[in-house]
Amino acid sequence: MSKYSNLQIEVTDQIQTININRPEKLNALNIKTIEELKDCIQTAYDDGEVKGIIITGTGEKSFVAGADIKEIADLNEVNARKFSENGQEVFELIEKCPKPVIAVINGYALGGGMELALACHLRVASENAIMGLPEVTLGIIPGYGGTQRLSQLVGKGKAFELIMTGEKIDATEAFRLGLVNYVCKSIDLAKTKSTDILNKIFENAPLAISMTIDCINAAFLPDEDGYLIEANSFANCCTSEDFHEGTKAFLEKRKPNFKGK
Ligand code: CO8
Repeated sequence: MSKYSNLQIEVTDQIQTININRPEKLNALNIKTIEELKDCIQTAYDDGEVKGIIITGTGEKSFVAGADIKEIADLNEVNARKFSENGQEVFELIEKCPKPVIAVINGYALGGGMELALACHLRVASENAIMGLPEVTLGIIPGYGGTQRLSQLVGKGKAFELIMTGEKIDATEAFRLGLVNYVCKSIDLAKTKSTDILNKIFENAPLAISMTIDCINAAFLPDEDGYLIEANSFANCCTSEDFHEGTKAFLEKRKPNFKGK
């Protein structure tokens, strides 16, 4: 029996698929789901059986239709700040995960749902994806990192437009804006595409992948010196067994056998 009530987890060939599982509420993120997501991602950090993660929503209609509006309706200033900071912390765990995380966007990715997708390293959408940050239509703003990550991905001007209008966009427009990496004809094809991308990543040295994640994240953190982090990470890679294996394999004209050490 699963330890989670709002997540359904499968692990196949070292890929953990996390299904947000409240289809009757279009997979809206309530507090319990956020807590479970935190536990699940934290566990995956150190799980030797998991090399990459796919996050998606149960069903064909919705990835995640936002934070649970029923829960946020009664927030006051104090618990609203806590609510926002807690969600930000969980989404940061996803962004900083040392293993690649891909969002498979199957339908609605709105508000906190789009913010969840933005925290993942890559996004693959099915043709029925509808994305947007409609928070202003409810009298609030994105509170799970959306103002920051959307600006990083699509630029300041488009972020202003999408957040201030609350407009929802389809998969084609999301692709045109660089909001999603790929659009696939069906949800199954989006899952297959994501699995293919992860398998391609798995061919490479795990330490180099986790350091790539750190360095690219650092490019968007004003208090970090990204070039310094890059140089340090590069030096660290050069102390790894995988570095010696990778260069040796090239010279011996064979495929490398990386161990993640
Ligand atoms: N929260 C709670 N319940 C929801 C949500 C949601 N975000 N979205 C859908 N549901 C529920 C509906 O209430 C309905 O439940 P019931 O059957 O019990 O009435 C069920 O899911 C099915 O939904 P609909 O009947 O509305 O389905 P439709 O196909 O007619 O419409 C839509 C689909 C267009 C997606 C519509 O459901 C909708 O507009 N949903 C809300 C989208 C939205 O505004 N999302 C943003 C929420 S705010 C947010 O995410 C803030 C994040 C940052 C928080 C930071 C902390 C402060």
